[in-house]
Amino acid sequence: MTAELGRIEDLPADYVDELRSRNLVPLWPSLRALLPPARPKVNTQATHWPYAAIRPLLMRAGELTPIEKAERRVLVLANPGHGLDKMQASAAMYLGMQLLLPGEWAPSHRHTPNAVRMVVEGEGAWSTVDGEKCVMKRGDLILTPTGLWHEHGHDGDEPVVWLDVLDLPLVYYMEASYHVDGGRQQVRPAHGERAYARGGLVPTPVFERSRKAYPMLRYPWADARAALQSLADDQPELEAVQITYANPETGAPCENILGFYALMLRPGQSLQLPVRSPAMVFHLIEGAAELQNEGQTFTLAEADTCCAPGYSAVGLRNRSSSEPAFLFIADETPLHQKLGVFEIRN
Ligand code: GTQ
Repeated sequence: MTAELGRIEDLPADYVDELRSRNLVPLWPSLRALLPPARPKVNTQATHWPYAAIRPLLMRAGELTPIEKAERRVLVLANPGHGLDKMQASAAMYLGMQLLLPGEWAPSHRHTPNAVRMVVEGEGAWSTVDGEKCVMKRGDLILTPTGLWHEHGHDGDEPVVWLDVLDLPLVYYMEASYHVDGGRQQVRPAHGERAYARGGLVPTPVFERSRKAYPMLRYPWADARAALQSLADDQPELEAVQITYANPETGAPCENILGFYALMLRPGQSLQLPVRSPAMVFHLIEGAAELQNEGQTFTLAEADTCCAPGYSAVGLRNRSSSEPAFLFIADETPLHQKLGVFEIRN
């Protein structure tokens, strides 16, 4: 039983005024709000952003605002539980749908937040990250980790759209968010996705050990999909067919703060995820799925994005009985684990 504590109204007004004039505040009227019983107060709401609604609005942004006036032409997927103007999907995650039109160039910059891009549609665009030109194909994951220069260009002839996932809300909250502009990068020959194409075979310089913190910047969808399909084929009993986007040198999550995964739902499969502390984002790469969270059911079509708060149960279902479904997942697990607040409750 949690005892009732004294309220601010219980104190003489002149006493509270004097405290405040000396930049002091009594704890006990706010203690239960700061440390609620058993479960945190969570602002993040289960939210669904159907791509069918985003796409025409994003194309309209392409007509309304030239790239020179946007730098990054992005519609932010904002969680109403945090207030739309906060532009956050969860406590630590930011999501944006970015449009680049043929011939456009989003100039080079680097910033303290970490980012990834999950390519949603279109061919011909590329991101140059730390001098490595990464082609963007649907389903590819491209990293732009903290501090690395990145720019986006487009040599194709159709719009290209990708989903940006950043740890911007956290880094901003830390008062550590800033960017630096740069000139066009010198592209150097580098293909991390080929050098690390086989998980068990690691490039090994004889004279100089590579000191790159982020040796692999592009994770082609064809490889991720093939890995999931092999797992499912080899292990018919495996309940959750999932892979983690990892740093191939260390095996650790590929970025420091957010975790990234791909999950395959077998035809007709339902999967109940354990209740865990981190919030999660789901983006349907391929297939037809359904997500249940906090009494709501969202029907996911291809390229739809959804978020679910931490400390809540998430159920997933493949709506097709004949085809697999493939989801890209982002979450706050590395952050929670590093800070020692990660919990799994069932
Ligand atoms: O592409 O560099 O959605 O800097 C937000 C900030 C994308 C980017 C975003 C960014 C970028």
